[in-house]
Amino acid sequence: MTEERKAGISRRGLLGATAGGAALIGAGGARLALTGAAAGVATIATSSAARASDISPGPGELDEYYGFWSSGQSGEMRILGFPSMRELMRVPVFNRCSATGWGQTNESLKIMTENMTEKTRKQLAADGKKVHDNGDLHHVHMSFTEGRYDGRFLFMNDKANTRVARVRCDVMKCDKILEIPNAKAIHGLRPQKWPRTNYVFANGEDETPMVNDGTVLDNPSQYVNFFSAVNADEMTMAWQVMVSGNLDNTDADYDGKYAFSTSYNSEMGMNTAEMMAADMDHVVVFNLAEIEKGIAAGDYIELNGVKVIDGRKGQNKNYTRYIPIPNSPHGCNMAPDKIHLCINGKLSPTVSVIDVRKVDALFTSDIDPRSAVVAEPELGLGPLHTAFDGKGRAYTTLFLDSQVVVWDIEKAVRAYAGEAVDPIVTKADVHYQPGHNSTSMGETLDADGKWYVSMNKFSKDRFINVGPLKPENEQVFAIEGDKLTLVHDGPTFAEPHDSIIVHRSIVNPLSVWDRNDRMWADTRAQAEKDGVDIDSWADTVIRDGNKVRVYMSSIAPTFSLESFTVQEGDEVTVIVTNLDDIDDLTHGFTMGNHGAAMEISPQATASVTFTAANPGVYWYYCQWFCHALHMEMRGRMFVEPKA
Ligand code: RUQ
Ligand code: CUA
Repeated sequence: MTEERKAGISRRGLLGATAGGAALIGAGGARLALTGAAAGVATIATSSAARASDISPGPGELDEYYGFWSSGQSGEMRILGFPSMRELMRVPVFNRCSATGWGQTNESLKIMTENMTEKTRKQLAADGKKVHDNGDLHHVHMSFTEGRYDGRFLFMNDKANTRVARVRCDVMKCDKILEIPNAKAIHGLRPQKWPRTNYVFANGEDETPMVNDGTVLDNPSQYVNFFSAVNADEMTMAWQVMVSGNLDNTDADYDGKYAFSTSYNSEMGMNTAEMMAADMDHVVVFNLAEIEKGIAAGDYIELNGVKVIDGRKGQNKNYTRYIPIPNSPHGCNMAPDKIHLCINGKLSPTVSVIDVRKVDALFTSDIDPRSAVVAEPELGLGPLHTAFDGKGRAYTTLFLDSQVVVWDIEKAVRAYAGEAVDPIVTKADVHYQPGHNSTSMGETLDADGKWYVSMNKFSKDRFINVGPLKPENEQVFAIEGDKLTLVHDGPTFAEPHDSIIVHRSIVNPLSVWDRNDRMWADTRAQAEKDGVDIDSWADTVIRDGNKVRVYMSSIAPTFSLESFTVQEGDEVTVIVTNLDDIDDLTHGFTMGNHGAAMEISPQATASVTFTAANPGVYWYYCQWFCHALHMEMRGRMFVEPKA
């Protein structure tokens, strides 16, 4: 170990108790102080010898896995090559993207606005906007068929504006965004694993009055929270369950029977002290068959167009169960052994393990709900999320300890039953304060136990200083038996929230768009009305009152129109079809000084609308480097003064 690394690790020791630590200790109070001894069991197994070059593929070599990364408050999805951790693509979802025109093109605006509530429309209109252009994208998960990734879709949440989005894996573009009615702040999100992803489960984190129209304000006793099931094929609301307490993270079983959500605020407290009051919070168990039966039998209320079942504590015997869990559980992770669900303690140094085979009895008898808990190992401070290797081991992030703890699930079960056995296999330092973690294929039946990635919330002193706002840090470890070997350590922009690591054999995107893609179906319909064939060379300008539609084609290095003319004040829509059909030959369209720009990938059509407010000559150009004569790929818009 180099002197520098030794210094780094000892610094970590000090830092572990500062920044993030201080925040949670402040909140957790004596509870954490009491359990501080748990840190003593640490055995540091990080190899210092390995370097990132060990996993850097040679020139032109491809990664074995796709990493699908959320970006937290950046609002986009990112695609990484894994394990090299090379960032390959940013897929805009909830955010406005300058490069691609996402949030500005008519095609993306349709997706962003079509499933919006009336309240949001009103809110946006009041601000003179069409869409929310921020999002808080925490969790990305792929669609499943029989417990395995099926390479069709990726689903993701937006906590900021209460939305769920879907990305098509064939083109790696978002095709649906659904605003969830009634609920507030969609946080935990997971697709159904079995028999396939018919539902996407989405947790509402913040509780509000059931009818949130201002008649109830500061009266938390009237607040409720909602668990939502989204129809994954249609991206419409299937049903909701009204619950007690807020909902944090969620996961589904491998039998298609249950979904589970953690709640860190069963008290429905409105401030930190109130939220921490109870010793025990809970996991809510949702009985899917019973809920579907209840909906079919009409046992629901309709709220803003959604069928809502009452699954609040003590209200109903069939739809939900509340399993008590030590204060403020966070991560909710189903093991690929199909049996063990790990509930991460956060403020408790424990992970509570629920045996999903014991959950049936909670619905058929009056048995103590805690009877489904079969292990509760004390692992260290601040357990947030758990990943799995498919070989019976669990990998839990310890936020406060800045470590990952590797533990044996079966041994934890035996220890809970009274046997003198230590479930902890090893611990490794991470830098610093990990939140989520992932293992390769770890949330599926194909968990392969090869790689572990730690997504760390703080980089502190790890990189040269870039000012008060620091990057965050991600570390990749190779899993070899009992050993974790650090192979990558690198910064990331906000926020390495969560990720999944998917073998590349499962994902096979197109290189060139299908001309008949539904992404531009509306544009195609309009072109047909205008008598324009957008599948071949088009250079037509259509006037429709003060609306002007400019149809163009692009073949490197020219646009079909060298110029076009509009009148001052016209609403101009430029529709560009990229007729090039070669891999990686993307064009762009930027209208100078009009804030309008978009990407047009091979064989795609895209359109953008703006107002020509000022008479004069304006150049448009292709902003995507496409040819030796790329600079020459430009033309003029003449805006004639109003007569
Ligand atoms: S939750 S850091 Cu938003 Cu994914 Cu645990
Ligand atoms: Cu076309 Cu640059």
